[in-house]
Amino acid sequence: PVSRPRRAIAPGAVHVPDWLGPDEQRELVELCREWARPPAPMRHTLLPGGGRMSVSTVCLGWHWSPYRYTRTAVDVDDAPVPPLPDLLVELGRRAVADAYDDPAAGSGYEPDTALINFYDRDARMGMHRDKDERVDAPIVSLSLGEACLFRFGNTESRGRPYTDVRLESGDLFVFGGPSRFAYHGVPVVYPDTGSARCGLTAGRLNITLRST
Ligand code: AKG
Repeated sequence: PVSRPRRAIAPGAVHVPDWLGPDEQRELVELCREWARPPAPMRHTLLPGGGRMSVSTVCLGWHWSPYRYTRTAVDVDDAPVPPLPDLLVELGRRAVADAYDDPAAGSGYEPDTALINFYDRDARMGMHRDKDERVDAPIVSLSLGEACLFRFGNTESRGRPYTDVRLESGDLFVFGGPSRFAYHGVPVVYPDTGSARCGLTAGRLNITLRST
C-alpha cells in the first residue's frame, strides 16, 4: 500500500500515517495482550466523580489512577505495575524523531509510562487534556486495530476549533510544544475496519507514551 503523507495538525502536533508496518503492529498487539494480564490487568478506570471509563486500560511504568501517578496499581488490588519496556522507550524516541523530523528531539525523549487503552465498538473518550505529566515532553500515541475518529482541539476549550483526524492501525500521532495541552478525544471507533494483518480484528488499541 502507498503511505499517506505526514501531516502537521497544529504547531507541535503531527500525524504520521502508516508509521508501523504490519509486523511491528502484530508484535505490539501481542505484547498488549501480555501486558493486559494480571496481577494488574486491564480494567475500566473508575473516576472520582463516580463514573467508569468506557475504555479499559492497563499501565506500564507508572500507574494512572485519576488524576495522579502511583508506583502500584492502587485501584487494582495495589498490584505492582510492570516496568516500561525498553522496546517502548526506543519506539517513543523513534516516533518523536520521525514526527518532528528532529533526531535530537527523539534522543532527548525519556518516556517513563505507557497507558494502553482498549476500545470496543461502544467505547469513547471525551475531550480532555493530559495534565498529569510533565509539560516539556510530548505525548506519543500509537493506534492498532479498528480505525477511529480522533478529535484534536485547542488549548482553551473542549469545543471548536478542532481538527478531525481518522487514525488507522499503524498510525502515529505526536503532540507536544504549543499543542501539549490541547483538548483531544475519540468520539467514535469505526466498526468493522479492523484487519487480521495487525493481529486485532475487533476493537482498537491505543498506546500513549508519557513522561511523568
Ligand atoms: C488518552 O489516553 O489520553 C487519549 O486521549 C487516547 C487517545 C486515543 O485513543 O487515540
